[in-house]
Amino acid sequence: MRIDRTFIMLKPDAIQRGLAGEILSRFEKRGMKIVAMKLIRVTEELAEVHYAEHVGKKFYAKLLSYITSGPVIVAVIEGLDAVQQVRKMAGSTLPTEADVGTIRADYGQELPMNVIHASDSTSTAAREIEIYFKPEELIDYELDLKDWVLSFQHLKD
Ligand code: FUP
Repeated sequence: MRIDRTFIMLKPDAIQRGLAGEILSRFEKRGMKIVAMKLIRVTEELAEVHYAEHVGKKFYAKLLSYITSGPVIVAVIEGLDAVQQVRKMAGSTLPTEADVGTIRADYGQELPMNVIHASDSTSTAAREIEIYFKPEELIDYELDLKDWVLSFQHLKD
């Protein structure tokens, strides 16, 4: 089993455009589990921590102003290879280069407004989950539909 957890953020444009439900629904429909979720406002201080690797780049100021421009939804998604799968579902950074059918291609056009953030590796996911959530905000529960999505236990080899 390669069940792992990843971090996503539905960025301010997703919330303002009423896309949050549709996007979350894509993960739900794949049978992925929402382990934590909240609506928050990203402060400049928080944005600086999240996007520390981009400090000094020429798009950084615009990125900061975008990400702090309105509320966002942050969530932790669990599933089979969730980091890689959710990243694929999000699509390439630049919406016009993302594959059609991915979230960024289907809903976005121009940077920095690319609708969603998804962690790019397991270690980044761990780091980002820790930035946005306290351990007790991650909820442990069984998803009753799992046996119709994951065949680990109830199907015989
Ligand atoms: P990603 O991992 O796909 O979110 O992409 P990056 O970490 O490279 O970039 C983080 C965010 O910076 C992007 F989501 C949008 C913004 N960005 C720009 O606005 N311009 C760029 O040229 C690159 C990134």
